[in-house]
Amino acid sequence: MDKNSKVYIAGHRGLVGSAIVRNLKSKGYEQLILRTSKELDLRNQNAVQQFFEKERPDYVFLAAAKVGGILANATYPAQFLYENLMIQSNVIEAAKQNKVKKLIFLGSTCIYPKLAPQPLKEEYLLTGELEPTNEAYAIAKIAGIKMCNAYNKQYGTEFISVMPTNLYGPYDNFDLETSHVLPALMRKIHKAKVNQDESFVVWGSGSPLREFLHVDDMADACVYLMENCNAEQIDEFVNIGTGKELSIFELAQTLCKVIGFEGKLEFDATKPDGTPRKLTDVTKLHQLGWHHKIELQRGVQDTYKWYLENVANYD
Ligand code: GFB
Repeated sequence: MDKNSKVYIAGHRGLVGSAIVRNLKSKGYEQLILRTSKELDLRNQNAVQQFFEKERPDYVFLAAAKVGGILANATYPAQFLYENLMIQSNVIEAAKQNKVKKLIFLGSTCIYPKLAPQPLKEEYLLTGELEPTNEAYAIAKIAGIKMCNAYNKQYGTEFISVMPTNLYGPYDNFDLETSHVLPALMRKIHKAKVNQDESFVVWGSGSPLREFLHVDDMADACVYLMENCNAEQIDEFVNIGTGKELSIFELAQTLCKVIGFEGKLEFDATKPDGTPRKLTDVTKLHQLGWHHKIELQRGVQDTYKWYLENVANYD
């Protein structure tokens, strides 16, 4: 990848897209193409075609998506299916038509069957029933993987798919209804501390196991794969994670320590647990030459600092 290449980051205001922009800038890439969703509605095929014809990007990071935590996924399945299918289909087809050299499509480990063996190897895709709370999102992301593979096979493109584990970090969504667990608990625990409450609420049983990757590591992995790997090496797709997991209960305890809250946890059993376990097998990622660098403790400390400076003051 030439430092003067034109690089389009779809979704540059989101958690992952903004981290990819920071990473690319730090490495000296200067010709970044960025559009807000107001400037370019990626669900609109004509608009996307015109944009690609005009800008002619060399490389594309497809980090734009309709995303959310367990409740948002379960509440808005139609939007998760429709918007994601539209965004990814429009961008992938326009990238092919306009001869993009390489594209990275971002998915999620929710593509795996609910009860797949652990850790999740790439080959377990489509070997069982999906987790119902995020089936719509998973179906859209599986379609994206298959679309990239089909385009590579039929048109000889270099479209790579990456499946990150649960991500967190600066510019995350801290809305309590639609966010993922880590930012939600960070905000709840911070508020409990400020209000001197005795407890805060954790959804579900606290027993599901999850793996968390700092978004700066995710961005670094994406840029590394873009710079160093081709579609043939990656094959169908590659997991991106740490290979380490903890329970939601343990996550809440870790957050309490970092934030400095000594109260109690209450469990809300009316909320879903979702998939019981979701741990990535990162053998392939390591073989490709990339390894995560930010451990959870440090990542949570950094994210809490960012939250205090950027969100808590306005809450
Ligand atoms: O992060 P999360 O919303 O998504 O929830 P998933 C993970 C676990 O944390 C679930 C529990 O067992 C939740 O019940 N949890 C506890 C909470 N307290 C809270 C809370 O205050 N807020 C939230 N949100 N959860 C998503 C998928 O699954 O993961 C997406 O729905 C995507 O499709 C994403 O794949 C990475 O890990 O269950």
